[in-house]
Amino acid sequence: MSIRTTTAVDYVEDVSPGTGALPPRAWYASSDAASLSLNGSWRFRLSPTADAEDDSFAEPGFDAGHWAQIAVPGHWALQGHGSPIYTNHLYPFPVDPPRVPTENPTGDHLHVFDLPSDWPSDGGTVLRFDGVESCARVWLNGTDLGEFKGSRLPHEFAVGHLLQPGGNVLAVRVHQWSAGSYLEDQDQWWLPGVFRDVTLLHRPAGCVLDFFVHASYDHTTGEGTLKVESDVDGRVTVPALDIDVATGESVTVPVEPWTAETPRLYDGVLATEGERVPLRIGFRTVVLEDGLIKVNGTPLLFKGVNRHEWHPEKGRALDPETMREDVLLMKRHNVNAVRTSHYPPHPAFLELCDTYGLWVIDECDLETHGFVEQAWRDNPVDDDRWTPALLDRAARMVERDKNHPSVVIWSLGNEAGTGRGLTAMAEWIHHRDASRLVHYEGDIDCRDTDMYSRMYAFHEEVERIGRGLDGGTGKRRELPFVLCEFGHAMGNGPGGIADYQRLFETYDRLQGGFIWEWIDHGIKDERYGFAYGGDFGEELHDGNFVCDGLLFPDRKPSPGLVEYKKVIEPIRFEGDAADGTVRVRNAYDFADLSALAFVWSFQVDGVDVESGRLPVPPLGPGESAHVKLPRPPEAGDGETQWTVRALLASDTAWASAGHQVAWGQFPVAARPPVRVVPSGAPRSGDGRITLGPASFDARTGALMSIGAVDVTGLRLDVWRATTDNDDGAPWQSDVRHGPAWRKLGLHRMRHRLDAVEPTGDALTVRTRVAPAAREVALATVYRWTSDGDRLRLTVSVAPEGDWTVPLPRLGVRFGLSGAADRVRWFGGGPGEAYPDTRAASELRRWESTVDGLQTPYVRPQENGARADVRWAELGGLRIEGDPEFWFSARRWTNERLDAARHLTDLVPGDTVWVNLDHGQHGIGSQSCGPGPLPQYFLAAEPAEFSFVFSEVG
Ligand code: IPT
Repeated sequence: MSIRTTTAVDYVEDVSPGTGALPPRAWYASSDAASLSLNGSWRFRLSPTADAEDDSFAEPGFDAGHWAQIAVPGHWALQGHGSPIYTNHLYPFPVDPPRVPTENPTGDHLHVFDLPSDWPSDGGTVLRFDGVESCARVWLNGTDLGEFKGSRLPHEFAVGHLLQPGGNVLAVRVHQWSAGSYLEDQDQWWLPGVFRDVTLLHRPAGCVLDFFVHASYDHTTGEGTLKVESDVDGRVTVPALDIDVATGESVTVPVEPWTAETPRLYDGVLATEGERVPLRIGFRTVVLEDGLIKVNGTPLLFKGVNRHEWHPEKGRALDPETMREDVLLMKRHNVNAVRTSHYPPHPAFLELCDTYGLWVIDECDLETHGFVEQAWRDNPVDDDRWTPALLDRAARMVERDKNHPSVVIWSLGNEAGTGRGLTAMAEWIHHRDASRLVHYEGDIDCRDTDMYSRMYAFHEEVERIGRGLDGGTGKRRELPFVLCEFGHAMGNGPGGIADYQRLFETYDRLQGGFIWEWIDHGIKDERYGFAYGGDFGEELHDGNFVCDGLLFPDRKPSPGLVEYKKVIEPIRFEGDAADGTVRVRNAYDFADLSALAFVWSFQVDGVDVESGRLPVPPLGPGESAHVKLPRPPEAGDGETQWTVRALLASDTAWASAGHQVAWGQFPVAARPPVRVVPSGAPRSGDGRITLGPASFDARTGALMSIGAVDVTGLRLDVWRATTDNDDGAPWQSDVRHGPAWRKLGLHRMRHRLDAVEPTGDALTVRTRVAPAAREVALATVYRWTSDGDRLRLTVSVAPEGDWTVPLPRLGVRFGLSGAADRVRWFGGGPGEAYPDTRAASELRRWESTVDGLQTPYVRPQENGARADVRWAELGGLRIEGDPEFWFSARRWTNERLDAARHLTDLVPGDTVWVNLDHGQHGIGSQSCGPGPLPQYFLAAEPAEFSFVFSEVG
């Protein structure tokens, strides 16, 4: 064993991007050059420091038979070695760039492989790593190839001269922490490992090296111009366009353009003397013109999401099926754009975006957010020593991804402050690729960027920006605006996105936004269902801030995604019952309506009675038309409405025929009033008061039963298990209602009984509901009447004292037997809704189980309310609302829900707890953004509302 010097691992803390790797180039799959995937089971050894072991493991003949096995691609911390760490912006190590801790988990990876017998002996071979976190040193057959940083970027080494037919020894030493870690402070799990593919690529003599496909579209002539620049001369053929030109030569022909809505790709081939490479060409032109981002002459409206790569078991080691699932889910939910927050994705993801059609902001692997803690002092992006590393990252992204038509914007990175390094990156990118625009959010003056980008700006400010009243530098005033992050989808929410969309559609300058974020990064965990920050004993962590996506960790859509789908739907319906027409607007930017079929249906009391086709003319983008609805069917005195839908007319690449793209509903005849004519008086005896079908405790006035149905604990309820958005982020400057509610004591209201009055035709129970230590109260009167069969409860609430906060909810709750399971209702559904998340709530008859009503937020919180409920039935009871109400039911109390930290804490009891709410407070997005808009507040005001109970068979 050799004595190691301390310098053997100096590269770990070196700001340079590395040594030994080949220059970056386009990522492509050759038609004919051989390749060999080295993915699979590798030998693995974890050491506590970078220098605990010498490099003798890289020598041929080293016996690693006793080492563990690990899956490559993969993260060792998700395979039983060490554990994941979650921090949002804090570095989980002392900030002393470029130094890293002595405790630096280091994974030695070893893989022995044979070449296939037909592996060509001519030419060269490169070894490609598509992603290694955070720093790797590589040896092949005992030869040191070099080392690299830049976790989510490709690195290639020339290895042809080192390969042998059998028994090749590939050794990769991976350090969790390196100088590169300072540039990779994204809000996500720190997950070291060889997490993307490792591949051996044969490079025949005369092969293609790097090439750049320039394919523009002139919307005024309908012609596309193709020019392929190639390091090695060759020919470019595109059979469908009769193109056969030399590389470097440009050719102009009539084409169908590529857009995210109409992703027309032309197959071509780049052939050099030694290789054929398939091309997938999309003709489109991206420009900044008249202060707008335009593609093919048309301004874009981004209906986007921020996508981190995530899989609940594999972390950022995504398989192709998962990537495809992401794209299909986006397309099926009307999403038209992705920001690859905050690093270039696996290259296969971009191929999917080309194929299925999504606008992409490709973001560089760069974030130095932790420096905000020291007012950005020593920020690497403003320190020339780091500039080569930044330029290397920019080049590795641009060169790898430059041939994707879906990529329309390059992003310098995220949350890295400002500095000369960023300017250098922007200059390099603009110079290398003038055919795309440059994005970066952190520079309020837009010095380096082609658009004004912000995150989480409040509606009111966004409106001012839309009107151009936001001031700013001269340059910024001329630029279009995007919200690169908004609608923080943490837990229940985001609320208020329909209000943003309205602004985006009102002001041309506002070119849309990207919801934060696509998927919850929960880690599948036996203890908790899904784990989040802190569940692995991290000394610093940011809890469930890592679970803030539109998809749950298992990729089931959350109500937030269903809401977003509705808010951004590309067809808009506006009904006018009076003249029996519906106005249909094509809200696509490029597509006509030929892919869609339109249908109408007519509902009486929430049930379809008739349906048919709606003859919508073939509107072009932006056009609208009034379409006549048929004569409404006879409906007696029921509540009636039209529902119209836009469905896929035939199968597409991303969904089958019949898939619903958009819908709308319009009331016709209003709901008849709920009448209960009181007859008979309450009767007392045996410690009971009876009234119609109901029995009450004579002393407390508490409802005991309705017919054969036992009812427990019916009383006013104002508490909800606070949502992440109620709790808000600690740094928010506006009032955070969750903490304010708790401080006031709304989660521990006491109910003082003032009077039980069985008089006249009613039983009246007077109470005062208030928290200890406070003068605020809700004087609450329950008034019960009955017509003999049905029981009517009218609740009157009068606030007392100085209420400075809104209420979480206002209604009653009660317990039913745990046997209650099936729920039927006429109201909004199928999923949950709250005042500012109700766009997707569709009015009709619905059915569910009690369990089916729950939304499984990774950190349990208020969920599952159904809006606009006319009536609901469960546990043998029918409840009618006067007026309509919010309905929820669960097998645990709201207090248990509030106390739960993980889904596994929710254990069903033997009671089903039902909430009937007259009001709910809005949801907002304050976990990282604005709270609910004032119109969605549930003010503490005098209120009166009624429910009618009856027994059902
Ligand atoms: C913003 C980050 O860009 C993103 O990575 C994520 O952390 C998000 O917020 C919150 O989930 S930064 C925020 C402090 C404005």
